[in-house]
Amino acid sequence: MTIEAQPATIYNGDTSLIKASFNNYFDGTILTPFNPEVGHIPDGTIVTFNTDNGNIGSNTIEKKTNGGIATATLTANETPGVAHVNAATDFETRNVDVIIKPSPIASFTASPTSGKGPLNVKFTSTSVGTINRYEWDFNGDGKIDSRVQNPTYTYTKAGVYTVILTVKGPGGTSKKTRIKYVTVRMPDLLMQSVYAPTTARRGRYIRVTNRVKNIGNWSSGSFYVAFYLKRYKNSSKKYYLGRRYLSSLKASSSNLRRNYFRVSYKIPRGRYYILAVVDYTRRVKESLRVNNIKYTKTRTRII
Ligand SMILES: [Ca+2]
Ligand SMILES: [Ca+2]
Repeated sequence: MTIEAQPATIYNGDTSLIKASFNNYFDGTILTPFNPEVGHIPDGTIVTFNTDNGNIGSNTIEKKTNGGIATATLTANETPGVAHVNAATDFETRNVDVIIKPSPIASFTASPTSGKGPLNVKFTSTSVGTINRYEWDFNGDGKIDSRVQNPTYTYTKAGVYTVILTVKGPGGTSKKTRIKYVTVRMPDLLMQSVYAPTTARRGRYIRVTNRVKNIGNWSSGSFYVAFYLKRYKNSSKKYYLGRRYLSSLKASSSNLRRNYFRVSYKIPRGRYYILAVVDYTRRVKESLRVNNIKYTKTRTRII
């Protein structure tokens, strides 16, 4: 009897065909084609297959010879390593080794997984198996953001992010999804309202009532709100009126204030909108800036 495994090296989860052949003379010389009258074992002889790793139906299986050959399929479904497989009749046993390589299994960790944005997160692949491609999707949008094994990614917008790692190797593909894995918190300042009287006199003070809100989920830290006069919203020319300072604005809190600014004689008489700009010096790192400006609904006449 001869025994062979095809292929002799497989990845975990794959199969190998084990073939016990009696197409030979007693001295081992291969007899092709098989002739049961010449070969030394008749068809229908029971051959018992065994394995110590994986599965050939169960761990032990009996197959009858047909055309001088008995076959069994080894499925690698246990730990990677070596599967010792043997085929036995009542008078002979032969062994063959099948090498089982680990198929890739994707896994990863990250640090930190939450914090104030912009948040630098270091990702570490803890995947196993033979891997020659890494595909990271840091925000769960289906687009690959990195092909590095252990990448770093910076989240610049507030949100809760799902991270997906796909690994590919000769033994297959594996994907690991961590849902809502990274939480990025940031302030988002909003210029909620700005009001001014219908008329203001040069050389005097104008009262500007205004409210700023932090609609984000992190404290803002300190910032200024600047106020300007503009004839039209699309005017390129604007006159600086004054500014106010806030030492911080907590998440989901707002601040209403009446500010008094002296109207300079340098400002020509006419009708003006008052433009309020939150954080005009851009010291707060936040997700959204387009909501940082607000005009008065109607214009104020400067006399
Ligand atoms: Ca992506
Ligand atoms: Ca904002």
